[in-house]
Amino acid sequence: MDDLRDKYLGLIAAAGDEAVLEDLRVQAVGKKGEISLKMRELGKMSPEERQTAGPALNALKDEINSALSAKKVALEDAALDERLRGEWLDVTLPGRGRRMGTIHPISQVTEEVTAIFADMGFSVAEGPQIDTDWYNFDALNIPGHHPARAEMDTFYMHRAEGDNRPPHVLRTHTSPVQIRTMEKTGAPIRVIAPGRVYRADYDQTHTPMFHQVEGLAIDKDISMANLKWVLEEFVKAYFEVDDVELRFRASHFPFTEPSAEVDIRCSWEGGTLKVGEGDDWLEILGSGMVHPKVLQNAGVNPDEWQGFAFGMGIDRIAMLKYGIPDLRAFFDSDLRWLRHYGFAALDVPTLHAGLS
Ligand code: 2NM
Repeated sequence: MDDLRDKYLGLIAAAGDEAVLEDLRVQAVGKKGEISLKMRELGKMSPEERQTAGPALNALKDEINSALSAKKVALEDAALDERLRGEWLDVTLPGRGRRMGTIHPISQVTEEVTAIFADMGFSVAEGPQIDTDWYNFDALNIPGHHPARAEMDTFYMHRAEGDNRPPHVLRTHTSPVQIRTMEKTGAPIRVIAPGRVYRADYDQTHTPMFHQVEGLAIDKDISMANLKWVLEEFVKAYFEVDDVELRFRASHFPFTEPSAEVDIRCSWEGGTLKVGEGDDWLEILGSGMVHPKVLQNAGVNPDEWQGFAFGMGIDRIAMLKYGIPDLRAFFDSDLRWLRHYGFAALDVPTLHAGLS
């Protein structure tokens, strides 16, 4: 028995992997293993012999089983250590410089404008790009015969003969979103509506699809003074200057009364725009007090509420701020242009970290 113990404990200690260990287990304590065969011989022994051999064999079997288990754990630990040594990874290494796309200037400017107005309590409203002529025109006090309908060079959706649904158009401004917002939430309101708009016009300074942002604030006691403050704050934040001067010029829109076009003082020294100084004026937006008929059409009582609204071209203010000379390049999808004028994907504009 001592020979058996020495043999197997020696072999177990020397086993190099789990397969060898398993073979040893079968050889030693398996059903037909050496210990089991010895146990079978107990039957042929005298009762006295059996009394000492039986417990001794059982003890040997236990001892070998313990040695097998201990060695199995040791082999598993060694295998894990080996794997961890081979698979280590330095997570502090810099990433591989994979090329990412850039943020289009129009997306960048939309985010900047949104951040500025969000800071003044405006949320973002969205709506359909295809809408009925009611939401795009009639609700905004632009009747069927009004020249604005022709001026706006509207894209009408095709209608099959006998289709009696109201005509649908590609929205010519984001005002239908403002009407839908007034209908849905009622007053008071502070929203901006940025998005794509469409007009059948194509030349140096016009593309058939462009981007607009409109603002709407409705409350009790809202006046042009509030409009002026909001626009001044916007222009200062957007052009990242401490002082601006705005000029309101009387104008006319069917949906506002009174109406004003807004210019900002600027200079064009050396071909670059400087906002807030100089002797030139730059027109950047249209605005006014929302016409009572428009409030009425949208289910807001004009005897109780009034508000201001304004609209401006995102593409245009993007060109001004980032010195982009050609409007049409916005929509060419030219990779070289996008790499030049695009913005890093992870630089999200915020008021605290800087807009641009
Ligand atoms: C402009 C100029 C003036 C405008 C009006 C409205 C609405 F829906 F509330 F009546 N939204 N935006 C507006 C007013 C837009 O764009 C040059």
